[in-house]
Amino acid sequence: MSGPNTDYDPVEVTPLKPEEVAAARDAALAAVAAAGDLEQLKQARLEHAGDRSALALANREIRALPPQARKEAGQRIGQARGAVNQAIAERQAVLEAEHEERMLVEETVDVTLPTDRTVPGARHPLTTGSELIADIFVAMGWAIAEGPVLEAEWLNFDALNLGPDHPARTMHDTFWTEPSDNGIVLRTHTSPVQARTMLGQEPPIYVACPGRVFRTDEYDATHSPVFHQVEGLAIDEGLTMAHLRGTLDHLVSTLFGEGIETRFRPSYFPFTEPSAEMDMVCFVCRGTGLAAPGGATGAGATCRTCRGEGWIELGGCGMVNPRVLTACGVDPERYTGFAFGFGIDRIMMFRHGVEDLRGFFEGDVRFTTAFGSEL
Ligand code: FA5
Repeated sequence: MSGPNTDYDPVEVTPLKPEEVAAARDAALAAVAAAGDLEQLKQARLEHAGDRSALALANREIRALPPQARKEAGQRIGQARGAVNQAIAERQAVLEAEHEERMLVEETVDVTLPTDRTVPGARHPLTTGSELIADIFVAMGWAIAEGPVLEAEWLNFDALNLGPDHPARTMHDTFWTEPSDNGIVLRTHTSPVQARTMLGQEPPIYVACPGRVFRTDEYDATHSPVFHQVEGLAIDEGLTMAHLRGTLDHLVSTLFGEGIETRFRPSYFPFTEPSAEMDMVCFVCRGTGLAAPGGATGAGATCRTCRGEGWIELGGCGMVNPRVLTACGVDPERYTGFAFGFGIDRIMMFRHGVEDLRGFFEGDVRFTTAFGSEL
């Protein structure tokens, strides 16, 4: 029977030699120290502290040693492995801190940098245009009135001296509603708000009424079946055509600039007597009807804004017909009044050099953004 292998010399087992263990430890420490990031440290850990590393293999060899040699070898290898594991843990902490620091810098959001985010949108130019016009009247002390777009036929026509057989009733290309005898139309102008106001309050009355109106007109560069008007109505003692003229001159100079000449041409509206069409001198060619010399259209060309007319038509106006005053409960012996109704879309076309009215209705932001982004 053979005794214990007392002749076993641990020095003879290569992985257990002190200098081999020290070399493996130093190589591991050097690799850990050289790891520049967490990925490299992971590789170093696998190579120098993993199951197949030199120190792990040496550790396994210990079991084969005679008991008296195990303690010393175990201590040597255990210290080497402990030193490597501690170095890994320390390097890990340093690299993690560096990584976090770097992320904070790299992922910082500079909220002051310009961005290409989508613009939030803006109010429609016809809305801001209507408000601009309304503001001019508010600044003169006038009130703003509104009426429904589905209007009583009586208020849209009859109250305004447009009886059922009046020829002018057919001039308004009306959208009727079903059933045909219900007496409701889509209002063809803002003038029914005049009647509503007079029926609802005592003079003196000074109201402006911007709003949407409807006519069965062809949709073209200057007409739309849905468009916008602003109505004005003043009822007081002693009002004359001069007050009407002065009011409209103020509106024109505020919208288009000081010194724009205006004129009245005789016209006919059943609800005003006398009636007029109001024109203003073209604010682009100043009445010459010619394009600017050196302009894109060349010398001698006609002005594109007024189409060579020299004048721009703004809308109808006149002194309120006494029959309308009576129908709306106002005493024509005591009060006189003036009224006017202008197309807001047309005013905006002239004011902004828009050649085709349809731009206002087709929702192309390239058209509307030219008016700015007022919210
Ligand atoms: C009227 O509607 C009268 N109610 C105006 C009025 C009020 C006169 C008070 C006297 C006293 P007229 O049909 O001319 O008038 O229309 C007024 C303006 O609306 C026109 O000058 C024009 O600028 C505009 N307009 C008329 N039809 C259209 C349309 N289809 N598209 C765009 N604008 C239009």
